[in-house]
Amino acid sequence: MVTMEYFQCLICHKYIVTGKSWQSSWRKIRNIVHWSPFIQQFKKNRYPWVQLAGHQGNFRAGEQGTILKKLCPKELKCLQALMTDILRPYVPEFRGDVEKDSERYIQMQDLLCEFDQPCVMDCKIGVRTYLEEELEKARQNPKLRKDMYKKMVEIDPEEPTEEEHASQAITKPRYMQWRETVSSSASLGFRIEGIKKQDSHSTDFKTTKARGQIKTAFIGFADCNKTILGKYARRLKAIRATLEASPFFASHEVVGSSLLFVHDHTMNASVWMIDFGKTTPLPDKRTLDHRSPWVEGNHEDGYLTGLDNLISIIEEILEEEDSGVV
Ligand code: I3P
Repeated sequence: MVTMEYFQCLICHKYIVTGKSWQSSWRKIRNIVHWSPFIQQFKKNRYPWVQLAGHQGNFRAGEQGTILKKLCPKELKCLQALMTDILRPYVPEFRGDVEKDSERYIQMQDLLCEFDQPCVMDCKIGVRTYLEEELEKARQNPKLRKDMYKKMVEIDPEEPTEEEHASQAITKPRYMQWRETVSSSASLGFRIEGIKKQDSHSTDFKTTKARGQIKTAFIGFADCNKTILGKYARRLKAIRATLEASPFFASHEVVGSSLLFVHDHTMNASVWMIDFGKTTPLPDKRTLDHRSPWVEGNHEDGYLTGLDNLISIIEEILEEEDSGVV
């Protein structure tokens, strides 16, 4: 008599038979569990939620179609202001703040809930990933970070100075500035933070810097699908036109914010602006053009430089695809 052992998958609710097929199913599930902080539910669907960047432990499942993000006062203010700005269609909808287990959270639209097994990419925008005020604080009270030294030598053991090697620690601005130059942030005004496809995910883009490397990553992410890439290009152009007219955008230094790309096999594809924890109102009613080079004191962030480059890279892929190069 053959006995079959099986268990019910927490994610897809299918019964999975143990044995060889169990091993491969488990490998898939283990992968999913690794990058998903929780299982989200929308209508009758249960799906692993995706976090590609940012601090682990910041998110939890919200009610139908929402997620909860640990409340950061700066981000709360931005989302509230964005709900009355022309940028509203391009950011997750703010649905108030809530308290859970003595912790305050921002409740916002779950951008993934309308997609079927979404592919997701997070691109951090801007030539600079730290605020001018962080620089000043670090100057007044320099804190040495051993974790950042460790992350630096993992990528480039030659990078730390003798002094840094001796203390096995570096300051945060030193790390952040170096991180911008080894990736494409400093040169192109954006960098890929992570990509999640149906069965795989990667956050291994720290040294993805050259235009060609980025094009390859985009082609892989969209499976070179012209419909999806075309939708992304159109949405990014709409975001750019709106940013150029937005009072919110003109009056804020937008640092550490990302563009979240999401598509699925039904050809549903869109992009949103996310993460406003470091988006800061400018002092003295000043405004930015978001393209001028940054000099300390001018608060420029290079957001539109990054967006211009993203659009031109996607358009280049589409043109090459038309001419049969890709
Ligand atoms: C992290 C990344 C985050 C930053 C974090 C860095 O580096 O730059 O944006 O958080 O600083 O460690 P990496 O991506 O190389 O791991 P903030 O944007 O909030 O400053 P932290 O370790 O002080 O949180």
